[in-house]
Amino acid sequence: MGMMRSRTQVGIVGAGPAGLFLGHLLALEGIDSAIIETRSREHVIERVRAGVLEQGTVDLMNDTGLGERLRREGLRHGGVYLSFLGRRHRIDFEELTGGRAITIYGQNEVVKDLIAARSASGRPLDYGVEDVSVADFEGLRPRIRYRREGQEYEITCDFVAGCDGSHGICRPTIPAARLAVYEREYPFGWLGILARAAPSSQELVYALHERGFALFSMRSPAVTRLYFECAPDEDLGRWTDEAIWDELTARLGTADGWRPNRGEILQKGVTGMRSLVAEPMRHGRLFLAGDAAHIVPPTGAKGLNLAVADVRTLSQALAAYYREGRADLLDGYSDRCLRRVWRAQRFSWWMTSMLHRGAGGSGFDYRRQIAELDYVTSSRAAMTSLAENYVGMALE
Ligand code: RFL
Ligand code: PHB
Repeated sequence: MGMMRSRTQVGIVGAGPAGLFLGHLLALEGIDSAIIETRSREHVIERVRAGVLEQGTVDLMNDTGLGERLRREGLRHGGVYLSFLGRRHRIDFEELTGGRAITIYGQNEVVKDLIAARSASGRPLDYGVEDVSVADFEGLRPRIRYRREGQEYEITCDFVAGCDGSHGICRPTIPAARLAVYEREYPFGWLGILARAAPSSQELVYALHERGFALFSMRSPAVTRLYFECAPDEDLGRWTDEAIWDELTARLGTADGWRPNRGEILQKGVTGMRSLVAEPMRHGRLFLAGDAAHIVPPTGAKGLNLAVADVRTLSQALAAYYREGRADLLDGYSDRCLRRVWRAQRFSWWMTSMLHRGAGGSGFDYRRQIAELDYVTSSRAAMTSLAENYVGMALE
């Protein structure tokens, strides 16, 4: 069999939230795209990841016809709790930000809705592809090559969108001399579980305990999502379900008797934590978006929201190019995204440093962190700063 060749306007590498959302926004502008994905459809839908949508992400889903199930099943939260020294303190987002809030709706639900929209559009989305490469993006006709079930394919594009996540091939394909990568690793990770248990709090709880960080979150009125700080290479096998619940209860439980409800553990995993930004987010006709361009530690709940904000900016730039022949928005894409990205990096780094003890955390650091939490939960100015960053800022 020879090479199967096709042509599209925008070739999209990766069918995570960034790639699928970009395909959706382009379709609404009448722009053709082809999406390719190395994993299976089931894997992409089932992997458990983010759960917090900023107001802007919710608004974009509603405005682009993706909001039907979100409006029914999404849990709107008007605030979060910060917990330390055995007490929970609420930060009231709605009151502090003029009515803005976050919505709990799993990343896999967002992905399901996007896949349904893609299917309805009849545009191509191929799973299970192998040996993906991107070439000629310094010229006018970049190409994507891959193999699927033994057949070789080549897609000739006007532009390529690298939406292939933190371990993808698009970022490393850009010549190292043309890309600055700013990176930081953290000396801890998160052990996360999904449990069949009714959430015992209506809103998220971020806790700093002498034993380290813990987070109480949820996915639905019947499913709780919990995390606690662990070693970056923590051995899951060392943790019985009982020991996981004991650790979570010790770190999250408060003096008034509040603690998470226990239940069957449906899924568990360990994630390392890092920050990374690649600059610029474009080389020639290859544009990076989402985790392919930047990674944030999950403490600020920004990763998915940044991915959506990137592709919104990219779709607007591509629309201006195809409609009016304008290249200025494409030229401004990277700077426009990076301003938001660095804001989110700063916030995620700040939340992470305020709430984690790390292996070598000293008594001095712990007392400074408690003083910071005390300040953030008692000064209206400090609370407003946390609230406006957490719900997401309009940066246009
Ligand atoms: P994704 O979701 O990683 O999707 C990239 C896709 O590209 C595919 N791929 C390729 N496809 C074709 N060719 C190749 N060569 C390819 N190489 C890879 C991959 O299979 C994948 O399907 O990146 P995207 O679209 O940029 O989306 C980013 C988000 O997924 C990510 O930022 C968030 O999940 C981060 N994150 C959180 N973000 C939030 O906003 N709020 C949260 O509460 C939150 N919690 C989390 C998180 C991430 C976590 N993990 C596991 C990293 C909690 C966790 C535990
Ligand atoms: C989640 O629900 O998975 C979640 C919530 C908040 C975070 C990170 C993850 O900061």
